[in-house]
Amino acid sequence: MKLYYSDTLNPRKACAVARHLKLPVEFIHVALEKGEHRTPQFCAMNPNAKVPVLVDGELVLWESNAIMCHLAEKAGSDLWPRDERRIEVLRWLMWDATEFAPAASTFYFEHIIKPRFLRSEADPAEIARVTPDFERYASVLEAHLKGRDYLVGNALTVADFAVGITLPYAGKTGLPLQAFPEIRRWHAQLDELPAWREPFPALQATAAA
Ligand SMILES: N[C@@H](CCC(=O)N[C@@H](CS)C(=O)NCC(=O)O)C(=O)O
Repeated sequence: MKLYYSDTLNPRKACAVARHLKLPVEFIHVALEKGEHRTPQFCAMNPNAKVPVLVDGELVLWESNAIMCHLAEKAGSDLWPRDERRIEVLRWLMWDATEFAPAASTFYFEHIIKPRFLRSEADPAEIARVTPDFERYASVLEAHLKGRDYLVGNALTVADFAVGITLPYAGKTGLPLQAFPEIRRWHAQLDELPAWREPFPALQATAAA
């Protein structure tokens, strides 16, 4: 299997799961700053011109959440459970994609992507625009996490990898987590996983964001 990635937010999910499951994945770095994701060869794999992309034999798969599920299925792992928990996991993946991540990832885009790739600075108006949404959905997450170690059942799933993905960058991006102690506790627990802390094979070499 080949996993095309950059050391940025969405590929981080796929890289972390691949590493956590110790799958035989060849990690192929795509330099966004050089436009390597916009070449005809890359766009033939992903017409969205985005990373991550997984190539597994004949299968060419884009979308980080789908890639995580495929990797877990391949490994026979309960990260993507086969029983009724699967619907719960799907619920959190959808909630993340449509509600939480659009707000949380704006902090990442403004504070990390703009200075790193777009030679511009974070726009305070954009941060102010998404902060109410962030607080609204973080409150939902906070309430759900009370008395739980993980989002679904009593075990780690791809839902934790998806919903938590902006949290390693909370310091750099100024995510307003002060009022959310359960989220901070949950993330501290995820941070105990080596693959969560160091998902990228070239992390040291590329001075990842
Ligand atoms: N929904 C996609 C989003 C992927 C995505 O936004 N990837 C970013 C890196 S975090 C990217 O490749 N951006 C390049 C661009 O937009 O030009 C997923 O989850 O895989």
